[in-house]
Amino acid sequence: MIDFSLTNEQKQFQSLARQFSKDIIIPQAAEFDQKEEYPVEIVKQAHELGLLNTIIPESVGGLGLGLLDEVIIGEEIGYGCMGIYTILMASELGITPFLVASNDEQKERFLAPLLDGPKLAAFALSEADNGSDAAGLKTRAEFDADDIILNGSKMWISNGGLADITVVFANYAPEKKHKGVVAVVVEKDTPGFSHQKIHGKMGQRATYTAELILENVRVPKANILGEIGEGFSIAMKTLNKTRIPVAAGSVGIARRAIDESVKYASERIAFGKPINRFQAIQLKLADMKIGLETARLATYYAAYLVDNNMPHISAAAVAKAHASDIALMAANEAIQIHGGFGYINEFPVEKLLRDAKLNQIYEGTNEIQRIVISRELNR
Ligand code: COS
Repeated sequence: MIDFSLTNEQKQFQSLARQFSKDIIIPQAAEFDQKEEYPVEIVKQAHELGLLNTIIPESVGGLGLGLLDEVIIGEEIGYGCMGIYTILMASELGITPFLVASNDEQKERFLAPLLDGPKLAAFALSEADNGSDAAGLKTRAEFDADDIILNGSKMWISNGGLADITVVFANYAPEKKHKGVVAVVVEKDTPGFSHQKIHGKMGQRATYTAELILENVRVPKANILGEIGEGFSIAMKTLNKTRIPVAAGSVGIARRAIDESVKYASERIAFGKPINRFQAIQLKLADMKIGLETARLATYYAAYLVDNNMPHISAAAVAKAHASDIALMAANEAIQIHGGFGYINEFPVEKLLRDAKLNQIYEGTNEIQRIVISRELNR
């Protein structure tokens, strides 16, 4: 049986997120983008509406939403501003390792307090010299009695430094490669834990992105998620899920690109008629629509597999790679349809392109997604 209908609760979340995007995010997105500023009030409102940290389990007082719920919300927020969506998405990314591998005490200690305010989580795997080669990470972990001491740095961390809790991946036995990795929860104010905001991003400029610096950061062993040595596996299992919300945001970008283009093409007159009467424009719009529909289907399907505990590694990679490629294509075509006006920031489409580019890079480049897909084919 295939049922494409949404539940009443999902429809309510969709309409709540759509309204929030329309009334709050879209009117302010360009300004936060231009100023490269973190939108404090918007994140606060997202929290008040129940759109932040939605996957925190019900057992500790959260909404316990599933991945399909999350992607339905994600499309709407991504439609409004991918940079603002990445703030919410990166927090869910920081929470996901807890769903993969934490005990009840850790959920209670670290996740429950996030519900009290507009608080964020973060996920710190990437390093300046180790992005795709995640197993090659150089951040070091040493054990000292009941503690673990971390030294190193992490790069490109969304919500880095703002987050109340950050899951840091570190290597305690380099010779063991991926089997020597540990996942450790580091709280914001831990001595030795500092950050540097990264400036000058091309897009998604409302997201606070930072380099994290760990200098003799000492945390109790009770902060280790899962088993010592299980860190790489926790990171991979997390990303197998969280690549799907990246796809959802990409679907939002593609839908926005179409809506903006349809509107502009109906108003812009050339050769005595609106440009939407020309096949050159119609064919572009049709290709954008084909891309949108297939990307959404791939995204929903991958989320469905996760929610039903079915194998989803390949489906998540397919959704992420396809949807982000489509988002970039749609944004690019939207600029072409807008002509010269598409190239200036008076219209929203140039921002869509700048924002979409990152979706092909983060949470595993689209080249890595294709490697993942190919490996699964040959398994
Ligand atoms: N899901 C679950 N397990 C996975 C996995 C996946 N997607 N990919 C690899 N593994 C497991 C393998 O099964 C293997 O397990 P065993 O040791 O039990 O056999 C182990 O991890 C090591 O796998 P492999 O040898 O294939 O690892 P590689 O170092 O060759 O790299 C890739 C694997 C490239 C797929 C991985 O490093 C990766 O995903 N890189 C991108 C990281 C990323 O997305 N960064 C973004 C950070 S967040 S913005």
